Amino acid sequence: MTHSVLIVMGSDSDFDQIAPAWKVLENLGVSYDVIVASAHRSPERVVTLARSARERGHGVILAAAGGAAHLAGVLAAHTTLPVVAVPVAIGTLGGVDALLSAVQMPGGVPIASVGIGGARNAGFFAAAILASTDTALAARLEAFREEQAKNVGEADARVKAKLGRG
Ligand code: RP5
Repeated sequence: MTHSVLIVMGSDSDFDQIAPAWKVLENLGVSYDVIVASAHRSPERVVTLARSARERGHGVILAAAGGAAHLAGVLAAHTTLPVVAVPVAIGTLGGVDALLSAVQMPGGVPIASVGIGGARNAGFFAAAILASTDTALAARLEAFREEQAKNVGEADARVKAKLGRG
C-alpha cells in the first residue's frame, strides 16, 4: 500500500512557511492532505486527527507550528506514526521557542524535527520515510539527488569561469 503524508498546521498563518513541504511532495509524486488544527485552540480535533491518521492511509505526519509549539508532540502522543515537527519562525523568539519545544520531548514519545522554517527538508524527510517501503519513490528520490549533484557540478564550473580558471 502506498501511504500519504498528513500535513497539519497550527494556524492558517503558517501557510507560507509550510508550503515548501507539499511542493517537494508534489514534485516527488507523493500524495498528501493538508489540515489546520491547533493543539491549544482545537485540542480534540488534533487528537481525532492523530488517532485516525493510520487508518486513513497516512504513513507520516508533518506538524508545523510556531511559538509554544505543542502540535507535533500532542499528535505523537496519540499515534505511533512518525511525526516530524516544522518549527515556524514567528514572534519575539523567531522560532527558537518552537524548535526547543520539538526537540525536548519526554522519553517514550519521540518526534523528529527539521530546522526553523525547514519545510522543504520536512518534505524530503517525509518522502524518505515512505521510500523505505516504496522502491518506486526511492528511485525518484535517487533521481532528485543525482540532479542536485549535477547542479553543484555546474555551479562549480560557473565559479571557475568567473575566476578565469575554467
Ligand atoms: C501557533 O501559533 C500556530 O502554529 C502559529 O504559528 C502561531 C500563531 O497563530 P495565529 O495567532 O497567527 O493564528 O499555534
